[in-house]
Amino acid sequence: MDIRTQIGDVIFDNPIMNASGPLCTSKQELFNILFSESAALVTKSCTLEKRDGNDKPRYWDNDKLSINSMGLPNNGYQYYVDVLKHMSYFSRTKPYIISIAGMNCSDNIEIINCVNSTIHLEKVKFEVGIEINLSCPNIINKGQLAYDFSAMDFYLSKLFTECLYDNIKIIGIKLPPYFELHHFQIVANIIKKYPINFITTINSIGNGLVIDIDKEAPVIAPKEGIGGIGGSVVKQTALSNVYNFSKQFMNTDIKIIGCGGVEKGSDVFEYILAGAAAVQVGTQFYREGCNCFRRIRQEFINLIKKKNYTNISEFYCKLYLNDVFDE
Ligand code: RRO
Repeated sequence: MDIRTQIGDVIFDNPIMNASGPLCTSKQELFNILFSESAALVTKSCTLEKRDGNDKPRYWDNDKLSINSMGLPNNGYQYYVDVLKHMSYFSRTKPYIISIAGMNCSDNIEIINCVNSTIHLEKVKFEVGIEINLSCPNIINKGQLAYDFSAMDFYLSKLFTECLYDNIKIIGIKLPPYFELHHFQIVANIIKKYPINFITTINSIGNGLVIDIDKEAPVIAPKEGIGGIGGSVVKQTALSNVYNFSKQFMNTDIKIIGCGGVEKGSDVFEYILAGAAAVQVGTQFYREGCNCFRRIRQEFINLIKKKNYTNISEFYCKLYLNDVFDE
């Protein structure tokens, strides 16, 4: 059974990795992911300087959903570059994807240029990727850039003109969910203009509300209780975003990482049918810890074995390439 998958020139052992967000902020957490079955290691989105994030409580979940308004707590990008250098002393390796969420385009350019030169100067043996987060819903007084199409286009144009990224193997962007069908084409046409290897879709569904009926109050404190929603309730929206973008990118090399409500092997199978090359696990990783990667991978292998598949390409994008409603 061959469950490897590829984005750009990077080959992943299997299609299941952690999502940026839960349990990927500290060095210890990142080492746990390195030594787990996660196909890659994705860091918490980072900024130029360390941030403490929003007031607590800022995360809540049950078996159906999560809500968070973390507010981008992270150790500053240099910390994640230092962890990468430290990891290079170990024999274990896997793609190291740094999620970046600078407060403006110049911040992200500075981060990318530093990562690029570090890989060269320190002879980093990891394959390094960048995931540019254009969709954090929880920064007070700051909207999600990826909902402002002309601003996003301008931003990417500046970034790719001013960055050096020759040592970075893959660059992707993390998108919020879209709900209007014509938005997929608009966003895809912007993305196709730049050397982008992948999109990750979706970030949490922004600005949801969960109420505690005993306390008669929101379950989280920041932004008057409003936060990003994740978990199984977002899976159908996420699958549809994968499916719609996948059709837009059909004749390109742009790959899709599906994210949203991945909890079991059959979820991975659904995402790949819809057009994802890989998936990320967020809420379920937070609940279960690193064991989730081995469990989900085994469930996925059992399912595709039962269906007599021998590799992912046999059912990748099958939902629309083999359109059952055609004719
Ligand atoms: O840290 C957060 O509040 C956060 C981020 Br940066 C993000 O991209 N998505 C999210 O749900 N929370």
